[in-house]
Amino acid sequence: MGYTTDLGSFLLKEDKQLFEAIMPIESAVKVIASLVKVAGLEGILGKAGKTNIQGEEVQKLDEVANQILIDYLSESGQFYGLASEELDQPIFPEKGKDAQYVIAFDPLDGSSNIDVNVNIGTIFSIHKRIGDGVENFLQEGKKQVVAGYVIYGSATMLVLSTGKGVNGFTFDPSVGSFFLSHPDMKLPEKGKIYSINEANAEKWDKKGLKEYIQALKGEGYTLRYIGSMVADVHRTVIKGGIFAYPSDRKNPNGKLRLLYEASPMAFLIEQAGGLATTGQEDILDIKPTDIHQRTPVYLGSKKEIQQLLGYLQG
Ligand code: P6P
Repeated sequence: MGYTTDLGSFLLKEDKQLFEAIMPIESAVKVIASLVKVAGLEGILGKAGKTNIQGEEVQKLDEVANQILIDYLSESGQFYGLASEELDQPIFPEKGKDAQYVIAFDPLDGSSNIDVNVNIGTIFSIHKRIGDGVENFLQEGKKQVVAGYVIYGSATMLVLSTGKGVNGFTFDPSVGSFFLSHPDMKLPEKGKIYSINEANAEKWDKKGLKEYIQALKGEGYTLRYIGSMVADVHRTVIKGGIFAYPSDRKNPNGKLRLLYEASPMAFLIEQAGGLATTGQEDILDIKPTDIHQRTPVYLGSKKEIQQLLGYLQG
């Protein structure tokens, strides 16, 4: 693909209105990417000494990334409201009071991997404003206008959908821009990889799930599990197969959050020709009742998801 199309020129062609909304996200994630690369030198590895609403220990880099996104998105005037994994309640920036979008984000997903230099990411989901206050964030995932993630890895990539398919952009730090490197991304119909934390198998409360995993092993599938949703989903988009974080006796609604993890990822997966389900219903059909609610997640290639549903409903 080379350097023919940068993110800005791509969006200007695809959707000028959304261009205005996505540019501050691009600016924020460029700063985050640069900090992730030198976190060990900037003294921002390690724990921040507090827990978030999820009851999870906050890493210093979580907080830094969260503040960078809040600053850029608030200053942009493009968003009426911001919801973050790191914020108990949404915030409504002064400059966004007439804006037509709201955004939910996980500023740095995969925190447990920060200190060991394994891929982490930023996930974001944009909805149209429909009224005042929190109700704007409680819309079904199928109504998203933009869903995307940034994966901070050997390359920094931004993968995005505005509802017209999925496109991947690779960041060139020497130029300071994201360039279209993966146009029109599509999941293979079938993969050879399953991605699930099998350490939880004794706690899984879904009848048929163990038998399904056994069946995949019998078909010669291999297991790949990075423990950062962004990285596991990105590999699934490229190579196909299935990523799952099921409910279990400890987490009756699963661990992953609907608004800023499962819903944007489900939107991207379905835009790329895959499927994303809770095991009972399409993730994109869920009507949220709480901005931090969790959901079981099974997403990936059509073949694996349809086979899974056969086992779960069998
Ligand atoms: P476990 C990271 O903390 C995260 O929220 C997701 O990025 C990831 O998929 C999941 O949790 C990993 O959870 O319980 O397997 O370590």
